[in-house]
Amino acid sequence: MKQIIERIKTHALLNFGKQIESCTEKEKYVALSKAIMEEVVLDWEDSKNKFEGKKKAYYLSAEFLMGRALSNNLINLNEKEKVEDILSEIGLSYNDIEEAEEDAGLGNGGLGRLAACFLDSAATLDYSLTGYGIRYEFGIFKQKFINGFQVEEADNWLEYGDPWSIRKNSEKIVVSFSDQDVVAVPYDTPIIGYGKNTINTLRLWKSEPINVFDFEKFNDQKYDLSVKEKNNAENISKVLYPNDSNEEGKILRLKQQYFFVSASLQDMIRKFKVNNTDFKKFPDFHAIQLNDTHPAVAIPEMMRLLTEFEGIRWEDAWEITVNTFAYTNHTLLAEALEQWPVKLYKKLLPDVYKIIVKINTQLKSDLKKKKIDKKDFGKFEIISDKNIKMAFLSIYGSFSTNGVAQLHTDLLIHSELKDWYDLYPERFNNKTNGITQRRWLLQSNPELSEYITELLGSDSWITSLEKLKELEKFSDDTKVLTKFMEIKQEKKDQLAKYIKEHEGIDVDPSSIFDIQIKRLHEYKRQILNALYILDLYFRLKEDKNLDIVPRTFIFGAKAAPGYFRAKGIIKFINDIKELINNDEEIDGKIKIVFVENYRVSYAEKLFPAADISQQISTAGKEASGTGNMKFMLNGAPTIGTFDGANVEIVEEAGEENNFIFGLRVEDIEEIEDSYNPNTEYNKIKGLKRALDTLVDGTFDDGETGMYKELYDSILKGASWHKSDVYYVMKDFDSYRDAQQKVNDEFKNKLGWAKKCWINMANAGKFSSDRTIEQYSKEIWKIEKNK
Ligand code: HBZ
Repeated sequence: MKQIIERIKTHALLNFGKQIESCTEKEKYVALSKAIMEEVVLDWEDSKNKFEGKKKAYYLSAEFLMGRALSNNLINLNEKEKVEDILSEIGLSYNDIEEAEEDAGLGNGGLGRLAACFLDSAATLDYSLTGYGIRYEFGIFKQKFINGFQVEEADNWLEYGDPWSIRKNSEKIVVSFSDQDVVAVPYDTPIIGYGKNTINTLRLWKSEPINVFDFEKFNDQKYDLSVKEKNNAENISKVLYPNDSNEEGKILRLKQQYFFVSASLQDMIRKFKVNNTDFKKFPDFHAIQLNDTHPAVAIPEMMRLLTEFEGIRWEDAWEITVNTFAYTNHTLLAEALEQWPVKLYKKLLPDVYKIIVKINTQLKSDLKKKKIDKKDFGKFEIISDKNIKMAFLSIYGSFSTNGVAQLHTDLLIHSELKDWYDLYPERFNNKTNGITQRRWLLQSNPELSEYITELLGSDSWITSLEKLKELEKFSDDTKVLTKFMEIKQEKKDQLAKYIKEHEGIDVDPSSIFDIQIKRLHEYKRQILNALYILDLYFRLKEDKNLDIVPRTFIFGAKAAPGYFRAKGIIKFINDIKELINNDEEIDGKIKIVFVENYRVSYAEKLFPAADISQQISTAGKEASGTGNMKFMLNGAPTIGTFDGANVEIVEEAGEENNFIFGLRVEDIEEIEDSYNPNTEYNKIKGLKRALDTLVDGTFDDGETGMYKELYDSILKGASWHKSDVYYVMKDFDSYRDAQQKVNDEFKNKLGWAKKCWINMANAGKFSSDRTIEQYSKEIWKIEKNK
């Protein structure tokens, strides 16, 4: 361990030419991280060799929302405490260094964070899972609020370099488009499993020019043109698209997709050929999971590489392809199902497009063989209406299609993708999402972690989360519950302090911390929460003695920059916040916090401090949710709809320990043709008053027209048939009742603690370790390294 100090000092001098003591926190972070990398590299290399000759899995994903690496790596190496001590010996604060790390925000939300949890679980379970993606120079934008409006800023996360990645110049790959060729340069990051047995790799590609500089043009004084190729190439991996639902159909986005997919497949094929000549064996050594349809171009690209470069017959290549790929669907929202205009594909990737046409022709002949009526071919065709349907391509070109929670999978097979399910029932399966307890409990809540270990007499829950179930026997143990609530209070105190420092708001740590943190989207219904708060505020103004437990409503959410209505909702919540937080009459009984720039590292401070978890999406719209699981694991009951994985959470922890409200999928199906939100708006007490604040002058949207637009989307629409498509008005009353129940039940301290406890004790199912075991055994058919 003396060694680590030497290493830190050396890296400070080597990288910054300074003594460690005089380095900035960012520089200290880099020096420390590089010192740890030095400790890891040899084991990393060993780990690669251990899987030689075995089947391995690959996760193709346009997003990996990793967050910070330092603490996670130290924990998984079991060195965090040692390093903290050593640093304090030389007068350095680990905590300050930890906070200096920028998040690796290379993802939008759940889909990207799921990829990160999966990598952690696979390495911990000793499965070989390689992540392949894009090394965006700029990740998800930094969010600022100015007068309550969201303003986006570039996320320059690489400004001080990334000490966790290694650039591999010797493994570059050329990727060709119709208008340019680029070089894909891999940057490898070690994924250290807990206990360090296995260290896997996240390989992210950076796009660079073939020729860095055109001297001829430079000499001709065409300075701009001399660097044009460089700029064009680097643009491909420049920035993450910040949309988390609808695809915009932008040519650069298509380039990104093809860029990382082609590089990754070429990389796998190149490595395969070192020891193999028979491509029929390719599926015996590779299972490639497509994280949604963003990498779906892998299917025709694989066909292209096999038939045009490796001399494989089309039929054989198809069998290899189908037996290699598996596809995960993450959404039921129609606008989120990716389709690419034929025109774009033809123009940018003509060879790939020809192959898609051939695949579509083959599909039709398969349909014929399966006795599908010709008039029904349209239900399946991959190319139709001048668009390429990426979900259809993914199902047809793979052996497995899975949804991400049971309800989601059921809806996929019985409605959205019913025709495909009828055609290939054996291809469909469910894999309920999960989260890694290493980051979302051990790292973010060390206080609770320690107590759990003490009660269980072992820390085996860190790799076997189902062990938490044994804690259920303490459900009525007053001493245990009291200590549990003391820990919750400690986490709330810490969060309150952090909020004061970063948002400048005083919150009462004894109030109910009611938290909704997730991307801003209409279907997630942050506006339902907002309307409830407004109604509560007005009721409190009317009746000073209204019996309510003081509550702090905490929001965190980024809106896609082009999603006008979502930005309107952010402004609305910020305006409500200003109104209520500054009203002395209500005596601090309601406080609102909208944290700026919600991200993974902020989430780590929020989940452990929650008293109640808001999961209030319109039933049938949230595929799974994973934040819901993070709250549960940290002992917060859910107020939520029967949607996504909420259904399974309640199944595990009991409906009596959660607050389920609102329409269910079946209810919506029943009323969808006749629903008129005006009925509820006029009938439900207080609802009109709350919603009308959007248009009655209570708030000012700075002449953007945001508030009127938002109001109309709920009440008017083109006609009322097309308004309130997320049933906010319809669910308001039952949501308010559920919130009232939260209020009432919170007063019973022990009763509340018991609910929290039972939730935590039953969170075992939601470990991504369980999810990864299922992918490994049921889809990938890979084995652990022993
Ligand atoms: O994937 C989310 C689902 O909404 C959520 O229910 C689920 O738990 C999670 C993991 O399965 N989907 C996303 O996060 N989707 C995106 O972020 C996205 C990103 C780029 C796109 C489209 C969607 O082009």
